Amino acid sequence: KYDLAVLKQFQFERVLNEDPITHALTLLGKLLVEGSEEFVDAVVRIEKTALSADTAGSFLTESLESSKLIEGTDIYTWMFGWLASSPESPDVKINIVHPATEVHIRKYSSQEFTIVHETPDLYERIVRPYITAFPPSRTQWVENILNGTSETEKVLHRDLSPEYGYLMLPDMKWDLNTLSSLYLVAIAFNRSIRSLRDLNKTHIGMLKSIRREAARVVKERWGLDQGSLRMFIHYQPSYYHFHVHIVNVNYYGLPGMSAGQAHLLDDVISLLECDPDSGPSILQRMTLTYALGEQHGLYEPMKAAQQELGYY
Ligand code: M7G
Repeated sequence: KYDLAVLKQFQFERVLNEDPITHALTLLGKLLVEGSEEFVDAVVRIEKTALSADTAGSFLTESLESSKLIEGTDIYTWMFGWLASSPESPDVKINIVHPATEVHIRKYSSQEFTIVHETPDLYERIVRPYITAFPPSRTQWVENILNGTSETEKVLHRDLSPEYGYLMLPDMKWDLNTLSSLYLVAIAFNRSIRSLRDLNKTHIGMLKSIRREAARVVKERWGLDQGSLRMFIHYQPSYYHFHVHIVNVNYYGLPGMSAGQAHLLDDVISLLECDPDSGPSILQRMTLTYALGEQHGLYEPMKAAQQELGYY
């Protein structure tokens, strides 16, 4: 439903973030709501696409349309280049959140981070109420995938068990083309697992199945060998419906891979395997330490609680 005509009417307000590393700009503005005259908040992230190794051989001879010398000395030269437009290799990937909520705008804004320590007690007092306060509409996109109303043809693997099943499909972050930035997501059917904190020994089978099937799918579809994937679980995630990130191991340096936020699937499985057969799981008993951005809804209450506990 979004096309060039819709994007052309974008009413720019401000830049939320600019990232020279990922060559991305995130803008806040307004876009027209379909079927109405109303313009509402939209977060638009524009990212330059990766150069493809598939066309590398003809890059200089065919893709390059013009060039300009910047400087040259001895054996070194640097120049600017302009690419010919080509239907197979788009220049940018555009992600749109519209209508964007206040939480989205804050999430995509550049911000300072601070480390917090979340004890089981702080989880109960601060984080659990924060999670349960999210309206179900926040994860409507997940429900649409699970009930087959969106992205159906993209599903790579299905296990339909309501308690331990999941769907695996390409993540919105992936351009579906560039193997070096392959990014899939496995989404659990079980809606009671809101986050890493809710995992226990009974989920080991599901986690191992995700690990196994992800390796199988990327081998069969894209010829990637064992050891090609980094699989992890975010804490805190943006969406409190359990899912696992499945990423090409050579694609590193994304903010969502920072120590503290990304917990390796293998480590989580191993931790649960070390657990006794009964009682609260290790993930419910441990203190989880992570960085929170100052725009995050948990930032203020968690920061205040750190002082109380003597962490700062
Ligand atoms: P997260 O750890 O909750 O938050 O991961 P993050 O966005 O801060 O990483 C949710 C994952 O789901 C992210 O990798 C998103 O790119 C991905 N994602 C979000 N949405 C809204 C969609 C969607 O509609 N479709 C697909 N395929 N992936 C999505």
